[in-house]
Amino acid sequence: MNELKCLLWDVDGTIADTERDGHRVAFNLAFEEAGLERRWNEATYGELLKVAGGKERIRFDIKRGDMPEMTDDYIATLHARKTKLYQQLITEGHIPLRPGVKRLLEAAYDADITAGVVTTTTPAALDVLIAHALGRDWFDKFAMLAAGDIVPAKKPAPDIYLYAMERLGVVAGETLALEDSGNGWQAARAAGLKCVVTVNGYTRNQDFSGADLVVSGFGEPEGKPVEVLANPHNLTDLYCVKLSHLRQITGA
Ligand code: XBP
Ligand code: MG
Repeated sequence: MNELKCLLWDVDGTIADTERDGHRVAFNLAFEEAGLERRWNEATYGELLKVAGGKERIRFDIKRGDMPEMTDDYIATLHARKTKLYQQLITEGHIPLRPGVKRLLEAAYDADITAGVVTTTTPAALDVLIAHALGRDWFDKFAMLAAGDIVPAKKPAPDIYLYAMERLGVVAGETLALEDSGNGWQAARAAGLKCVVTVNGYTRNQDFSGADLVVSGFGEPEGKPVEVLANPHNLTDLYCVKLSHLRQITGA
């Protein structure tokens, strides 16, 4: 029986619904500023989300012939501008945290459970989300922020999870991953971790077979009940996801 010692948090889609109204909008603004005709509508962006990483996503769209050829340097400049535009959107307060995120983060912090961030997004995009949506105190409360190109192979590769566990000195049995997407779940699984998946509109129909809990969100005690999509550990009282549920999963 393992005790829960560490929670590893994905960011985009898990902590906040940043993709459709944040990253996607920022990509399109950057394309427009650069004089590119391409726009990623909601459905196209949903397809492109199978490619983790913004620069990688642009490269994929070029390769399949939907954007003109560009050098890696040009992609890096375009992506840097996209990050700035994304930061503006977050600073303007357009993207709130998903329900239950702050509650779970705080409950775990109060219980001395280590919290780390494992995200594919660029560090500058992560920092602004922490500062504006979560609160600056979380720069200290997170024991580690692992983001973007810190590992060469992005999710679904397990690398960022393996990196995080090594940095934090924790092992898979005492660590739980919190993810929203197939890529994230596969990365966590490949690192040997148990995983709770909190789906969103883009990821709801993805394959999460084998995940330890799949819910429509973490929810709040005073909000609407969460929808439970898979509950292999037969957890009870799942009106909203509580720290006690996460402990039961690790102990199972
Ligand atoms: C997030 C991503 C990121 C963002 C865009 O995946 O794939 O690429 O969409 O961020 P995850 P950047 O939630 O699994 O970490 O443009 O900064 O790469
Ligand atoms: Mg995600």
